[in-house]
Amino acid sequence: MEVPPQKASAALDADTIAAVATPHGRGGIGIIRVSGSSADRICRTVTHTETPAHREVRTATFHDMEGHPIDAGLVVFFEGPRSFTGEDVLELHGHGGAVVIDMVLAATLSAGARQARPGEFSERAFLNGKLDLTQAEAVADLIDGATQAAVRSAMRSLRGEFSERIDVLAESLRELRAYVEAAIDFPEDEVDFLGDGTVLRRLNELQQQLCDVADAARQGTMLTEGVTVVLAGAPNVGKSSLLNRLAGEERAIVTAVPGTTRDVLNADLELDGIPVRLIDTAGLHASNDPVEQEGIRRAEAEIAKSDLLLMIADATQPGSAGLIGVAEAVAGDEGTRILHVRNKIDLTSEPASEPTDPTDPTDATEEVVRISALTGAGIPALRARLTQALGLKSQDEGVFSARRRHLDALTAAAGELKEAIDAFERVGAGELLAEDLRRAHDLLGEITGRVSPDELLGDIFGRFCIGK
Ligand SMILES: Nc1nc2c(ncn2[C@@H]2O[C@H](COP(=O)(O)OP(=O)(O)OP(=O)(O)O)[C@@H](O)[C@H]2O)c(=O)[nH]1
Ligand SMILES: [Mg+2]
Repeated sequence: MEVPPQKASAALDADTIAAVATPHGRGGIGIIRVSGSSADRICRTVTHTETPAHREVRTATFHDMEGHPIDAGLVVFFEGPRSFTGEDVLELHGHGGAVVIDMVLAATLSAGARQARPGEFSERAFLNGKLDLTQAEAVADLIDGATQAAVRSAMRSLRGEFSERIDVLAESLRELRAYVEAAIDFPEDEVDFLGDGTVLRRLNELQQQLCDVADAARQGTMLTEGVTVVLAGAPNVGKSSLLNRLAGEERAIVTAVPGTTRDVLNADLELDGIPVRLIDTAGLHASNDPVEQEGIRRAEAEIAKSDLLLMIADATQPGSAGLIGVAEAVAGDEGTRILHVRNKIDLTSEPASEPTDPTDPTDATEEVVRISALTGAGIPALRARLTQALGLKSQDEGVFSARRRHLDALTAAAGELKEAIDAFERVGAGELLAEDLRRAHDLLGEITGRVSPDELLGDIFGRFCIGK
């Protein structure tokens, strides 16, 4: 998808940049990438031959500034604007040794390039209109993708699926703004114009579309950023045993002594393609021991940051104590979802929970999941309930990668629309409506980078790896 070039920005320097594009270390091949108007001259200086034609591959020897050969490999040249950055781009494919590749990079720097900042190639691609902002972010998310589903969704965003949905929304908003602003410009007709129900109907339609895209973006955020699930409960209920069971390895120490876990400990796993960080915590109970008190304080801090709280109870023990109520209150304040689990059912006559079919409405899900961390009974049901509680949909439904920043902008835009609808229903004034719509429109523009404050760009591209 070609996008129009972005506004000129201080972030776009006219100079030529270079960086190692392959990982640091030992490998068969190491690639140096150079972008900018001097790429052609640098190519001739380093290879002592003519620059290849656009997309042509040639063999060459790479030389340092004294003319000594350093390495031999392939040279590829992309003539701007038909390149990743939109500028002339040179790639030198040499041998992948840490020292030799640094020597080739040094040769390009001596020949007139400067070391690229992290993300600077992608930033130039964005500023030159080769990618929009969500696509540039998708490049980084593809590289960082922790699961196959995360990679596939990043690829969908890179191909522009997410941007397209935002563009469709932005276009509907733009049309509605034009309609409302036309009404304001002809005050004698304003009442008829705005009062015939069309505006309200379109506002409500837009609100619905915005919520649909926000829902999809929420899924994408989980894929890109992963989710955290905290295991909490009274001492000795089997939190660490459950962490080990779900992680499939003995990560945490388990003993019959209450108060075994004192610090926060985590394990990473995959749940239906979503990267999940499981966090084991110290047992919650009233304690005078300063170490335990600190452990409990940390447990509460983790709960506040988590996406889901698994409250574990011991099926052989009577009801929970006061501190567990505190944990639930912490979760409640932060809007963290809570799933209740009864563990150690192997010691009771309770049956283990069975996985329910989320598509079957008669298949009512129970409030509490009954499991045994020791025998593994009920664990498939727990995994299914976790997926459900996190609101994960099937990954086959074309989920695209997204980030918290996109979700925040969509939520804020939905807020502006809601305000617009409320105010319009109350007073029916065109001016207020136009202002709310303009703000919602700008928020959508920030997602794809049609409207992009410089500090936002610095923040986004600064997190990329060097050479991308
Ligand atoms: N029978 C049975 N024993 C269990 C089960 N889960 C855990 N246990 C036992 O319960 C004891 C405590 O288990 P842990 O996993 O250390 O419990 P915890 O909640 O992490 O305890 P603290 O870290 O001390 O708060 C150990 O002896 C486990 O073997 C279970 O499902 N069935
Ligand atoms: Mg423990």
